[in-house]
Amino acid sequence: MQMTLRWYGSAFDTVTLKQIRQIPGVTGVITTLYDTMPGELWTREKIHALKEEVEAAGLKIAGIESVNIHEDIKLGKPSRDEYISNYIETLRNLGEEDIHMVCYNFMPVFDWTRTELARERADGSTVLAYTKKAVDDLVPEEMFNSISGDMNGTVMPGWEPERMARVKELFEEYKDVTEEDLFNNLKYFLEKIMPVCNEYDIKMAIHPDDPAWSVFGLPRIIINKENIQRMMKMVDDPHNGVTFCAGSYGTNPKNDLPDMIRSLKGRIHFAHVRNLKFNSIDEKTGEPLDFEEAAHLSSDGSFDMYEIVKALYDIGFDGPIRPDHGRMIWDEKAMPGYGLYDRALGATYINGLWEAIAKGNKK
Ligand SMILES: [Mn+2]
Repeated sequence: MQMTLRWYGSAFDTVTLKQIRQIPGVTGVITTLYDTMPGELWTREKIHALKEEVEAAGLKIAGIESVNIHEDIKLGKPSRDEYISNYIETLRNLGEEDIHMVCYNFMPVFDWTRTELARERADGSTVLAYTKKAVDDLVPEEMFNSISGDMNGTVMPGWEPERMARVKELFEEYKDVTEEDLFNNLKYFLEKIMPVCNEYDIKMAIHPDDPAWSVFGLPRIIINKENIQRMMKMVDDPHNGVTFCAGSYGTNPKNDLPDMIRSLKGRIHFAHVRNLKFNSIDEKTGEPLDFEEAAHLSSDGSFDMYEIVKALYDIGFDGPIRPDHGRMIWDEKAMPGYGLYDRALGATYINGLWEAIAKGNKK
């Protein structure tokens, strides 16, 4: 594996490349052209400039998170073909610049949903959190207003004001879109892009839906082992792969994370490793009523991080890996989840687990 950190670019991130370079064991960044809109073509010049900046700091671009998918592709509208052509051209430009891993998601309207961005924990750190009741009580259009005050002056991915301005309209468009439709639209997209992925050896890594269930009545498909296996089989090409995001699949306590990892051998191209703490689970349905993001350490949350990292090690995972959302600690002011300090602790912890597992295996 290659240890990386997500970085939003010098115009948007509070964390610098120099700081990232100083985290032991971190050799790459996962980045994006944060100011491009979904559907827009990424030019070779812009990609090249980004690459030069990262390499001048002694790091490598280990992959892109994300090249976002235009809603018309997810909706299967006739206009999708034009956006897919742009996507193919973007992949070609990335390939020409020697970038070989692209993370994306296929979630309608909202990239991810939390109801709090700064819940205070007992130690005074703050974390992102989710309460089912708050989502049930909320009108989707108000979701943006309810959290935008907590972004510490940053713009969070998936919650760009331009996107939120269209929320009402998008809900109308998704009214009759079923999960089957979404699977079909994803298949259509993947079949169109696989030739360029094969030509340039670009590994596509779909990010799961977060949380891993339907919110606000929108269809969601990348949520469990069964669906992800269906997706792997429907376009059976090693370049059609996944981002294994522990924190997203793990929102559903029924998802057995190490088992899912083992079932995806050869198809995991990128890993997000983070821990969650369940505070309340509905005993009848097994549905979580409240969870918050925790420190990466197993004992701070509900996941067994050793078993997660061991499963990745056992399947021979050799792609980029990154700590995921961190707590906000030590008075840092940054994009919620994306401060420097707790993610650096997370990277170091995951590296420690990996070293111990690797050396234990040799004995
Ligand atoms: Mn993730």
